[in-house]
Amino acid sequence: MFLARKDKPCFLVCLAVSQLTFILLLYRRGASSVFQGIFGAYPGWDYSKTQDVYTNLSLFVPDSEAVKTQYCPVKSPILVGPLTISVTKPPSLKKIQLKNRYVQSGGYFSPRHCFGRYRTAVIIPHRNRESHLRTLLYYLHPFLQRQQLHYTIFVVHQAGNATFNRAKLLNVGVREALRYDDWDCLISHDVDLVPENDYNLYVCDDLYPKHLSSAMDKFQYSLPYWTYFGGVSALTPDQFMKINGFPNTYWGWGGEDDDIALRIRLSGMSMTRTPLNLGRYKMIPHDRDSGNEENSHRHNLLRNTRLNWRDDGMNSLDFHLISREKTLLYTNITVDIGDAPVMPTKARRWQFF
Ligand code: BGN
Repeated sequence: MFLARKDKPCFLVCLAVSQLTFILLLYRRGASSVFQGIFGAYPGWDYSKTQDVYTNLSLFVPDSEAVKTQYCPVKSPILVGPLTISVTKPPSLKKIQLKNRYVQSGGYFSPRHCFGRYRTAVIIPHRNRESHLRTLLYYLHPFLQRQQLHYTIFVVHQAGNATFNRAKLLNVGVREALRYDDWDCLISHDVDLVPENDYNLYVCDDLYPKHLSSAMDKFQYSLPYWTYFGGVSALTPDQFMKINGFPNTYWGWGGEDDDIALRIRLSGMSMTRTPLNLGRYKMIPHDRDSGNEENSHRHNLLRNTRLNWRDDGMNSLDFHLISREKTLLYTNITVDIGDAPVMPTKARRWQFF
């Protein structure tokens, strides 16, 4: 009795410390990776041993006699895992084209030996980042081909000098992409993020929106916070419409990804996430763009998401399409999405009164 009472405080402290450590691990590394770590459901990846991103693609030299009769396997047999990525010197468009001979006009590809099981549209919002785009295309095309996807890359280019609006460009990208094919999966992809492991499949989860870029080098390969949904994500067209698309009202940097995360919850869904040992991305280093300054209204907008999400999104999307052009490596959508509304700042209100 005496012993038990004496030991109790130590036991409670130990329990509290272990619980705290567990919660901290869950927060920093994500539930799936912690549970996989404990139960060993997935192999550990060794990122010190990487392979060239074009490995194995030569196995798929087209045979003019061959007739496609079957769907591609659920899991591609030629994935390699961790990839060698260097983001310092952007390759030329010519080099990317030569390396990707079977990519067709508009950045479209379909496996030659089998029917692609999944149809994926990759949508990249863009302005003034040509060198980043080249680096991404160099790595993304072989990455998607090895996954044996039927895919197209769409680049949505914001024309003019208005403040950048990532989420609205993505809405335009989805509306345009859906004119071309019956996509199973819509991937929103930042131009400066390069995936590091080809087992990170660009395929949607049937049930819930999926966050793919769960471990970026800029955040020391962990989540910056639990509800983070920025970078690269995958939604089926149904999931996308269920949240009324993305908000059109976030001009400049920040907050729109949090709004999307909130929409997912408000529409009754959860999000899934690529495990942290797979969802690794290298960010191409750069300074903050001019024309994409921090959005000072983002906190206020986020406070109102609950009220506004049903009216701000795909059902209120307006834009002026300037051109649709199929280049050799991607479909380029150039669009005028208008200008940020003039909103009173605190300083102005102060002057007014
Ligand atoms: C967050 C930003 C996200 C951004 C991440 C990572 C906001 C809203 C504040 C309430 N959110 O802070 O948009 O993706 O950082 O950089 O600023």
